[in-house]
This record gives sequence, structure tokens and C-alpha cells, in this order.
Amino acid sequence: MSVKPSTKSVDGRQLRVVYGACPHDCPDTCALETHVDEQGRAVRVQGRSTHPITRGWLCAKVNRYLERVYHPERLLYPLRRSGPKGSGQFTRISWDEAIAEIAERWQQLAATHGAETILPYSYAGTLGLVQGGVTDARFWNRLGASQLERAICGHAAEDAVLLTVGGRLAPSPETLVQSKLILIWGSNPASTAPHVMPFLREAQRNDSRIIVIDPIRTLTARSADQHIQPLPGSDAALALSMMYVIVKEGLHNPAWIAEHTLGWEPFWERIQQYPPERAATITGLAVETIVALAREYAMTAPAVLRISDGINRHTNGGQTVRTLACLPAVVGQYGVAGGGLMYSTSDWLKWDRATVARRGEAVCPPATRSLNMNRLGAILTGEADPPVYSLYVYNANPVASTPNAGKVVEGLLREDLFTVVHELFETDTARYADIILPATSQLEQVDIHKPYGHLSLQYNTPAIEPLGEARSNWDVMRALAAAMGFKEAWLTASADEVIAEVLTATEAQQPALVGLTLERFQAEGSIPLVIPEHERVPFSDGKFRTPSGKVEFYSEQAIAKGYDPLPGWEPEVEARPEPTRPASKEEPLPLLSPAAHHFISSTFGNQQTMISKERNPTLRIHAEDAKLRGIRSGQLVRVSNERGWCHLVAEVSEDVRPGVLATTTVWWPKFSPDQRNINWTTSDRLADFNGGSTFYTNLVFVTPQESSQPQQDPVGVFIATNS
Ligand SMILES: Nc1nc2c(c(=O)[nH]1)N[C@H]1C(S)=C(S)[C@@H](COP(=O)(O)OP(=O)(O)OC[C@H]3O[C@@H](n4cnc5c(=O)[nH]c(N)nc54)[C@H](O)[C@@H]3O)O[C@H]1N2
Ligand SMILES: Nc1nc2c(c(=O)[nH]1)N[C@H]1C(S)=C(S)[C@@H](COP(=O)(O)OP(=O)(O)OC[C@H]3O[C@@H](n4cnc5c(=O)[nH]c(N)nc54)[C@H](O)[C@@H]3O)O[C@H]1N2
Ligand code: SF4
Ligand SMILES: [Mo]
Repeated sequence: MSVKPSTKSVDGRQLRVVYGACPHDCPDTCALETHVDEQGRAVRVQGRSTHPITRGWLCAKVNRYLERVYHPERLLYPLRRSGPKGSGQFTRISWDEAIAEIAERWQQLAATHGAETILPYSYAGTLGLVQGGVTDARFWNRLGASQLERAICGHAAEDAVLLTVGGRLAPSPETLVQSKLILIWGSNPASTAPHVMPFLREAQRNDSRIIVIDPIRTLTARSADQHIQPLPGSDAALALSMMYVIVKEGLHNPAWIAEHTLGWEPFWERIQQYPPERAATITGLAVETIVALAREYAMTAPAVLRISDGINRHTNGGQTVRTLACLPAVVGQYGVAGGGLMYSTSDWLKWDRATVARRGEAVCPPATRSLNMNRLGAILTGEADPPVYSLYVYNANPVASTPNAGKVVEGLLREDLFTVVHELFETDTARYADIILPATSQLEQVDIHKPYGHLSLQYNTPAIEPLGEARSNWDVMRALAAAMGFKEAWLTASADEVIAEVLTATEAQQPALVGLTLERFQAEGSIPLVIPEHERVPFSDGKFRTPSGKVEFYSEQAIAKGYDPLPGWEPEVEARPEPTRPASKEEPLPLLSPAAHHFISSTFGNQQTMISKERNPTLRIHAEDAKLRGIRSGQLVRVSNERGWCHLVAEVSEDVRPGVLATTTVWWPKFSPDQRNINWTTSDRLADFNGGSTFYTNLVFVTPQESSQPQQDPVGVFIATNS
């Protein structure tokens, strides 16, 4: 990319141009350009035109990033609770008071109950190396706090891909234009990775076919050439059955399988349990659909399989992804340009972990227990021993986003829990804090970003001064370290010093970073990883990063982890016993709650323009199920199970098939009816692999709310009166 221009003339004004990175949990990791006026105010945020993926445009959300940055409800000062927990009553205090109080409480806890009773809770508010990765590790390791197993998103899928091919080495999305068939399986890029869409359109213009496999007719499905709608949680059976057809019809690639895979014989035994007639009863698809899909996939080359994390959020999610990851091997499509598996690009570059985390430093106490973030409610209400007495939340909004959120609230109400929340806004989580700390936005902080959906790194230069007294995550860690008496240079270094240190340590091991210095990032903003052209087709050398160097249909590593050594299908733990039989009025139905187009998880869920575009927290329900229950569009319905309940606005829709329900997430509870959202019903049960989340294994009862009127103005109606 070109070297940094310092100013731009717009409408006769000289505006400063600052290069940045979109910090959000989105595979596109866009390269930003912020224009700043003479008063130091950002007046425009746009996508950089020279970036190979961003290509000069941003999504509907970040296009309006300045509304977020200059939102009238930004937290600007530290606050201390002055009423009962959850009352929303706070009084302004100084940073010195806030830091001193936190440090004192933690020193007391460390002395009396052990530092393990302190739990940092965070996820992907920002994906930056410093404000995310380093903040997540260094200070907490030095303190000896409990570790957090960050398993809320794609943990099961990551494990599945690692077991099968040994690395998350997706090709960059530009290569989609080389594909002749694109299977988009349980992934909704039109909303969740929008910069993939122009490549899909171009592929279609090149006569490529796109097939979307998703229980919901998503925005992506609407623009596909074909949409196949299996029942949720049935995909592994569909994939196994495709393999059955492929092999029975001799459309597989025996030579490739013999050379590049391990365990074909036992896997073939398993596949034979899934003739299309059986798969049809599991998936709810016609036998002909399964057979035609199998033939098309096997007979079209190159064919790429795109998956993302949505499909892994089931109790059988790990095995589902592992089975899907075997499909390209059966037809010999790994290592082919425009073919293979497009999951995540995360393993093209791995930051040097020892430098990021400093876990091995002599001053750090021995490794502590790891607590799974999906179990937060349970952890706070008795599961943890010793209990958690202090929770420090940043980069996350667990009251909105965590499964079984009602339990989380129950835990946060504990009088003996000292909760600190570092946030840009008074989220539903911040409301339960004892101390709230104001956080900077991306325009106010330094960072560097490694994407999971392409192959360029983005550096983020702060464009404006912090608003009010807001501080970045890392600056708060530094202040807390000082207050706790920790003097190590790796806890006091500036963000840029940390970046330089990690770049140097990582470059020593990974050629993809050679020559990419902090100074170059500061000048250029975005730089592609150094990957030779001939290595850009993943696995084209036939070497997989598994222990055997092959695609492992049979995995000893899986056995060691207590999993089935072979891919396979299991019914979901919570499922209708006969899913293809029409559901009676009294029966609970499976509910999917995937990503909303105008939010990123719960981020942007307090921005009026985004709420207006999303309209309502809706329940999409098929006309047959709606009629049976006497439900009309626009009516408020109660969605419930043994974990909890919430109210949604019914939308009778052909987007879902009979017997399947859908909503979108993550609505802020405080902007939802009764101040609760769908996560009051989702389960904190863990997935089959790696402690993953199971948001989409969720059976719920649906009943109409008798007295309710159609909802027109959700924000006016639902907004909490005391917020
Ligand atoms: N606009 C927007 N963008 C986002 C986010 C957001 O909230 N909004 N979230 C970000 C984050 S945190 C993530 S992890 C990614 C997620 O990115 P995606 O994985 O693309 O998004 P999801 O909506 O979680 O799930 C994708 C699709 O999987 C389908 N699905 C669910 N269960 C099944 C199943 O059993 N079988 C099949 N075949 N399909 C199934 C859902 O119906 C959904 O359409 O997106 C990121 N980008
Ligand atoms: N029902 C259901 N629930 C889901 C999902 C689903 O599909 N269905 N998706 C799940 C998935 S995939 C994910 S990844 C999780 C995500 O859940 P979370 O990680 O909780 O993500 P967000 O809800 O976006 O919360 C991020 C918070 O971090 C704050 N933040 C942003 N930048 C900074 C910063 O620099 N410093 C500090 N201190 N804070 C910052 C934002 O203001 C925001 O409130 O949600 C999960 N929840
Ligand atoms: S959310 Fe995704 S698409 Fe939108 S600007 Fe950020 S990286 Fe780009
Ligand atoms: Mo996620």
C-alpha cells in the first residue's frame, strides 16, 4: 500500500488523514481512514480504497462509527456504585480513587482467599493484539488470577479443524473467484463478513454456482443459486450421506485419499451407516436433494466449502465441523486453487505466545485454574471452588451475550462479589458493577490487528484524543500493575513498545512477518503478510499440520481428548425425538439465534440508527406453527424453557421451515421487552469439543401473549423506564 498521506483537502478544509483498523469481531478486519478537522474532531471514517479486501467501503455498522465514538451516552469518567446492585445509581470518582480501591480489594483477596478468586472476563470487543491479546494475559498472569477459557464463539470448530487438517489456513477470499462451486455451509457472510460478497458476485458472473446450506433463508441464501434447508444440528449426517453417495457412485478420489489421508477404512465403515434414506429422516431433506448435492460437489472442480463459527454452536458442533472438514479430502480438493476449506486464516501467522502472555516469567505464580466463560452464571452461583469474589469485565457484555444470562444476573447480584466493568457504555453488565471505568474507542487507542478472514495486518494510529477521561484497556492494566506494586518492564511498556516487542519475537520464528516493522506499520497502516505466491494455496504441497502430516479421518489426538476418533453424527442433546414429524402445539421447537445484520454480537445494540434498522427482536416462525398456536405477525410472544423466558415480536415467515424458529442477536436486554433477551433461554451446556458454546441447541415453547398489541416502535415501548 502507498505511504501515508498526512492531509486531505475536503470542501476547502485541510483534514488530517489517519490510518486505522476496524477493531470488531468480524473476519474482514477493514483498513480504515479517519479524517480529523482542525479542532481535533473526527469528521469521517471510511474504508481504505487500496486495501485488497476493504476496497474503499465499510459495512452498514462501521460506516456510522462516529455515532458510536461521539455517542451522548459514552462513559467519560470512572463511577462508583451508590445504590443497590443493578440499580444504575453511580457517583463520579477520580481515576486515582478507582484504581486505589480496586488494587486494595484485590490485595485483600489475594491475601485472604488467593488471587485465583479474581476472574477477568473478556472476549472480542476489540481483536487488537494489545487491547485484546496482551491485555487478556500479562497482568493477570502476574497477579495469579483465574484464567478464562475463551470458548464462547468458535472453540469447538477450531479444535475440529485442527484435528482434521492441523491448522486454520483458509485461502484469502479473493480466491473465491476461481471456484466453480461454492458451498456456504452454516455461514452468513452477507451479514457477518460483508467483504466476501463482491467475490461471490464475481464468481457467479464467472458461471460459478453458489449453494447455501442453512436452516434459515438468510440474506446470503437469498442471493445464492440454491438454498438447502436442513434441520438444525443435522449437518454431519448430511455430509456423511454425501460421502456415501460420492463413494458408491465412484466419484471420490481414491488415489488422493490413499496418499494424503489417515484412517479411510474405519471412516468408510462409519459413512456406510448414512445412506440418503436415513439422512433424509435426520435432516428433513429429500433423498433427491442429498444425492444431487453429493454429485454436484464431487463433479465440480474447483469446489470450495466455506464454513464459519455459526454452525459450531450446537452440542454436536465439534463433530459437525470435523465431518464437514473431511468432505474436501474425499474428493481430493485440498491443495487445489479455488478449492478446499475456507474457515479461518488465523494460523497463517501466530503471535509469539511467550512474549504476548509472559506466563513463563519467574515472577508469575504457577498456572491457575481455567474457568469456561460459557459457564459464567454457574461459576458465580456456586460452581467455582474457591468462589470468584471479584470479576473484572472488559471487551465483553456478558449479561447480554452469555448463555443462560439469567444465571449471570443472579451471580452479579451477590453482595460478596466485587465487580469492575471497563466499558464505553453503560451496558446491562455495567449496570451491575461496583466500579465502572470508561474505555477509549478505536479512534483513541493504539493497536495492531491480525485478521481471521484475510491475509493483511492493520495498524491503528489513534486519530483523536481520548474523550473525557477514557483510557485504553492496556493503560488500565498498566495503572493497576503500578498500584499492585508490579514493576516489570513488560507490564509498564507503552502499547507501541509492546507491539514492537511482539513483532520482533514473532518475526524470529515466522517468515510471514519478515521485514514488517512497527515503523512500516505506522507509515503504511496496512501490510500484507509475506506469503510467497506458491504457498498461498493451502496444503498444495500435500503437507498437513497434523501429527501424521495427512488429513486425519481417524485421529489419535481426538482419542486423547476423549472424543470419538472418527467424525460422525450424534443427535443434539436437546432435540425433538422425531424432528421430521409435524410438531404439536404443546411441543418445544428448536430456536436458532444467529447474528443480526446491524449489530456485532451486542456491539452497536445501543445505537439508535442500528436499532431502527433491525426494528425488533423478532421470532421468525413458519405459518403452520404460527397458526397452530394462534400467533399473528407483530404480536408479542413468550419464548420459554426450564432456563428462563423472554418476549419477542412474532414474524410469520417463510424464512424458516415448519418446526424451526429463528431470532437474531444480540439485543441489549435494556432495549428489549421486560429487559431480558434470548440468552435467558439459551443453554450453558458445553459442546462435544473444547468447551464450546451451544447457543443453538435450544428447545423453546412459544405462546402468544394474549393482551399484547402489535409493536410499532420497539425502542419507545421496550426501553427501560429507569435507564
Ligand atoms: N453483522 C454482524 N456481523 C458479525 C457478527 C454479528 O453479530 N453481526 N458477529 C461476529 C462474530 S462474533 C462471529 S463469531 C461471526 C459469525 O459469523 P457466521 O458464522 O456467519 O454467523 P452466524 O450468524 O453466527 O451463523 C451463520 C449461520 O449458521 C446457521 N446455522 C446455525 N445452526 C446451523 C446448523 O445446525 N446447520 C446449518 N447448516 N447452519 C446453521 C445460522 O442460521 C446462520 O445463518 O460473525 C461476526 N460478524
Ligand atoms: N444467543 C446468542 N448469543 C450469542 C451469540 C449468538 O450467536 N447467539 N454469539 C456469541 C458470540 S459468537 C460471541 S463472539 C459473543 C460475543 O459477546 P461479547 O464478547 O460479549 O461481545 P459484545 O457483546 O459485542 O461485547 C463487546 C463489548 O466490548 C466493549 N468494547 C469494545 N471495545 C472495547 C475496548 O477497547 N475496551 C473495553 N474495555 N471494552 C470494549 C463494547 O462496547 C461491547 O459492549 O456473543 C455470543 N452470544
Ligand atoms: S465490522 Fe467488519 S465489515 Fe464492518 S468495518 Fe469492521 S471489519 Fe469491516
Ligand atoms: Mo463470535
